[in-house]
Amino acid sequence: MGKYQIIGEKIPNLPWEDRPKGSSDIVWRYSKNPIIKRNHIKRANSIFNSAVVTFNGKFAGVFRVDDKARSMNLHAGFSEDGINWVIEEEPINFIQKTRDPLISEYKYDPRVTFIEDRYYITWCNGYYGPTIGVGYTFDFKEFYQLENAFLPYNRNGVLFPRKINGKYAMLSRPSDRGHTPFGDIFYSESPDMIHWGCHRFVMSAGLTGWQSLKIGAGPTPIETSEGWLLIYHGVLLSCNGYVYSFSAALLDLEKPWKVKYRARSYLLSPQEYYECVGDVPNVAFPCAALCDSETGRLAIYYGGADTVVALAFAYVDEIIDFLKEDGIKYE
Ligand code: BMA
Repeated sequence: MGKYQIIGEKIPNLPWEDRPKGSSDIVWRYSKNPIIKRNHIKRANSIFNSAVVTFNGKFAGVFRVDDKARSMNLHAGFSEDGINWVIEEEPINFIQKTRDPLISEYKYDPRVTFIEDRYYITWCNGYYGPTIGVGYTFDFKEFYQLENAFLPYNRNGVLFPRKINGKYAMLSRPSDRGHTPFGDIFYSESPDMIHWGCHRFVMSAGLTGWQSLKIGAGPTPIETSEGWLLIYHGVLLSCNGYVYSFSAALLDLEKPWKVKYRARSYLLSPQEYYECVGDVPNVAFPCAALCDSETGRLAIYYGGADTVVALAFAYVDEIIDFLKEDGIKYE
């Protein structure tokens, strides 16, 4: 048992590597990064910003694969250990459960969240511009697509892992059609996964340098006794373009639009070669985190330079203490 209680599954086979000797980093990288290289499957130009979950005692995931035509799509993948992945050559063919056929010009940046009896997938869906696509699967073989959650333009739709006050709950980041030089995080709720409303402002870009231009929710929030632990990315505009780092915040359990603590400093910023060099330099973009509630160990999956998938580790307790020490406290 750690210092703080974590509400969630036990993952005895969580991928893990101890913090390197001599390091005081709260989030440290896997020594064999990247775990998925850009050419992991034949058709791929790049594989990054991808989401993994536990599945039947092993692991499954939804991967962002940009192919050699530079089309962006989602592929299913499976792993025994969370590190070595077999990714399907063919993109996921969603069976639409929408009122009528819905165009989807592209799909990228998936998140996967288990709620009640199934794995929900949210992603950035091309419907006259980017918006939040929603789907689900029971088995990572057949996938169903629901209505888009929001009007264009929106990115970074991230579901909470349980209903809050009887409603499904999602964070998202309204945007524009382009590379969006702004971005704040909002909260929305839904009785049925189709109609979303009661939108609430959560937090805005700014505060400190690494998150000064825009921010967006990363992995599915983790429920703890101290609040929802949200890992989120922040963007800084340098003379050479955008720099994507990530850090954390704690949100109120019953009113998650209320921020309790928010980091001043990043936890991981692009510094290693595979984060700095690739199709889009200087990007560390987290889309998933596996958490073992027994040990408080966290395995964070993030995209490196819009090219590869990398892995990092941390203890939930240490991130919460970091927020309490380094972060800003809100009443
Ligand atoms: C965002 C998304 C992400 C990407 C990032 C950096 O707008 O496209 O998928 O990682 O830009 O290019």
